[in-house]
Amino acid sequence: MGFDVFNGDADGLTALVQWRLAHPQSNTLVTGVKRDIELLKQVPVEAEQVTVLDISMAKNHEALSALLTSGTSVFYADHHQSGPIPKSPRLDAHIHTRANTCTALIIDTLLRGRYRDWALVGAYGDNLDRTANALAHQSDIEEKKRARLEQLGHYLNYNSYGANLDDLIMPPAILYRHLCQFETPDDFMLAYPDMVMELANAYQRDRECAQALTPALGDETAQVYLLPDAAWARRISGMWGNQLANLNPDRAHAVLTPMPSGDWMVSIRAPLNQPTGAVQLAEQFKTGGGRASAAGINALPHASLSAFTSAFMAHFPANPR
Ligand SMILES: [Mn+2]
Repeated sequence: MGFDVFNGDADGLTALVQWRLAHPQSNTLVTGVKRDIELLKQVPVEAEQVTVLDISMAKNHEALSALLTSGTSVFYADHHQSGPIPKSPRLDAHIHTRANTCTALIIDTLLRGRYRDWALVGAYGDNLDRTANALAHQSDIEEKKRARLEQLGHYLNYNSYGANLDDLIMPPAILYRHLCQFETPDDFMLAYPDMVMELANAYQRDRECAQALTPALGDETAQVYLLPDAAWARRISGMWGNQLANLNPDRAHAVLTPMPSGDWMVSIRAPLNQPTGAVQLAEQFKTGGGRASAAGINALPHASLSAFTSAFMAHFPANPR
């Protein structure tokens, strides 16, 4: 009884596609939306062997230990912080946390570039443009094809954003079942143009919806966007925050997205030209955290909206002295 456990984003998908092309096995799939990373606990301890790709070992430590203890063999490849790696003859771990790698590239190295095109799709999907460009150049991939791989990477990655599977354009497990039939991304795109078109159209439509939004409040130095309670809003919110930051580098932004729980998911971007303070603001709230330039609050209670907006406007004041 085998299980393939993988993050539902481009990197997770293409890591597994490469691995299963090289080592064919039809296993039970365990995956989900991008933010759903505590996946390993879904695997029963009776499993004989498990392949785990692109989810943090630190976030799955307990489930991993339980599997190893009960005799399960585990192959684990990932690029997120792992915490201590259990010492077990049954664990085959390939953890590399350098900023310029991702799981699809770790698998590419293990397979000596055998499915390089799929690895590139994963790397572009994980926003490793510089690494991917260099690797494409080194592999003599012509520009048109390189652009196609990059595009597919963005579509697959975008498909993984949402609060839960209902928000997604396509469940990652279904997507995987289609991708894994083909040795190259080009073969997949030729065989399933409608599927590619569906992903592309959703991406386009969501962007148009976001571009029609106006800030709920704010001024020249700080703006708050309240997204509607809709699947498209939960898909695009992260990307939208980055886009606002890039378009208005002197302004701080907060994007609030209603979650199915009734709470708001908040993402905070400090001004790109003065990237400080975001995490201090986020940490004033219970589920907040992040970095100086970009931070977030996982679950802001619905009733705390005005407390947040006041704190945000005070934190990034107009004409600071
Ligand atoms: Mn990844």
